[in-house]
Amino acid sequence: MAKLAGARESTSHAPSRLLGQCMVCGSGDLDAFLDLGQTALANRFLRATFLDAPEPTYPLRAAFCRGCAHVQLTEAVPPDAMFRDYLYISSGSDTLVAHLEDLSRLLAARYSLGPGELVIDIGCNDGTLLNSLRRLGVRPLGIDPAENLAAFTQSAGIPRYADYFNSKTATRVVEAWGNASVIVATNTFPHIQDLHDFVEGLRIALAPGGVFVIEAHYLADLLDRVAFDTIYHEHVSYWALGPMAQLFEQHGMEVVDVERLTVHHGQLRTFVQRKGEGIVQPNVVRVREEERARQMDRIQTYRDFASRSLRIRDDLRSMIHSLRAEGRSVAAYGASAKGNTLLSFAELGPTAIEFVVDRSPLKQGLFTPGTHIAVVGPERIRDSSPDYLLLLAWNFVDEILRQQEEFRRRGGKFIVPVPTVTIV
Ligand code: DWN
Ligand code: ZN
Repeated sequence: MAKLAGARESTSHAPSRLLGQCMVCGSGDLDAFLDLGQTALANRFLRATFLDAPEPTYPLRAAFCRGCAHVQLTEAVPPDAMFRDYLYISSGSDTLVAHLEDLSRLLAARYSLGPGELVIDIGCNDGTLLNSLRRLGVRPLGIDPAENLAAFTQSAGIPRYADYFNSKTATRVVEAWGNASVIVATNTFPHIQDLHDFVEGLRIALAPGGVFVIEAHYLADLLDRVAFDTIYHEHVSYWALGPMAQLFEQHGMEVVDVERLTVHHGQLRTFVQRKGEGIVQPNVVRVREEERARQMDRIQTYRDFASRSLRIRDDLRSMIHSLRAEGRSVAAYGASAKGNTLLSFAELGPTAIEFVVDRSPLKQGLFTPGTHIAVVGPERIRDSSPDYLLLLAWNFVDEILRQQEEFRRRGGKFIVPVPTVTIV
């Protein structure tokens, strides 16, 4: 089991960096459209002994680039404050484990990956995807700065380079392991702060004809589901295909295929190659046209999204405060990172939310960042029988409702916060 929490034992406050320019096109014409306030880091859960210590918080604002329509944060938190000691593990959801198994099969079949061919997973986390790839006979390598998660891949005998991926580390990786047929990054690309250097790293590490596969939450789904809670400091970018294609074009690469996925809260799976090495599929043109048709290149779209986000915050606050005033008990399910944006923005602390349940032993026994609600194991639902559970991991609603049949049979209700506050 991974060790707990180095960063949570420190009260040091590394300052954030103001992003005065678009990370994709360099334009200084950034229009901030949603201010989520001064917020603690979403995965920086606290030990009880640190509840009274000063907690670092950072501005959390999303902005639209009038130059290329990229959506990004206005401030970047130093990556070491977020990623060296990482609490989230991919194997925490059955849905996600099944999804990553499917992805490994797709990659092996689509690129006829044979034994000895190197596949790199950037942001490999606990090695869930790499384990599946290895079972299919390919040579896996994980790259991930999270020192506390290295034990997972180490015990599985999977090599891991414990650092960030960039042009410098790509050179070291190639010296040690050779070039990769496939490089994959699931839920990592939105975290990258120096995109241009990252893409240069890809050009160094990919074998000729090699492909980079990205899975990342998709801006169109974020808008549709009003998933403002997925905005937090780790996610410095919110990707649409248009700006992403523009980024790769600047480096002699191109998006050759794309598909939409339902996993998490709706994602985009993008296939990228060096220009001329792959055949661009009609999907790429179609998705870019859809983005233009739904005005994802207009600031008004994001202003409307911001209004809907504020409405959800207000509705949720008043629903929970009324329930508490009527004497009902309210707890929450899923100590997700996005849940911490929601709790902080709606100012819901331990007087409103009694506890948060999470299956992950890495989070149990800690307290939510900023709002200081205790995280406990799922057995607490049976022991305390809360009347309502606020679903903070609403992206796994089907999986969680299936598990919690007994709670619902006994009259318990879930509050689903987005796209509108609903009781189920
Ligand atoms: O991009 C990111 C996404 C993909 O993962 C990262 N930056 C961080 C993380 O975000 P998150 O924490 O919002 O992800 P999840 O997957 O929505 O988190 C769900 C939480 O709920 C986990 O702590 C696991 C927990 N859980 C549970 O207790 N019982 C999840 C399921 C499905 C369950 O049945
Ligand atoms: Zn731009």
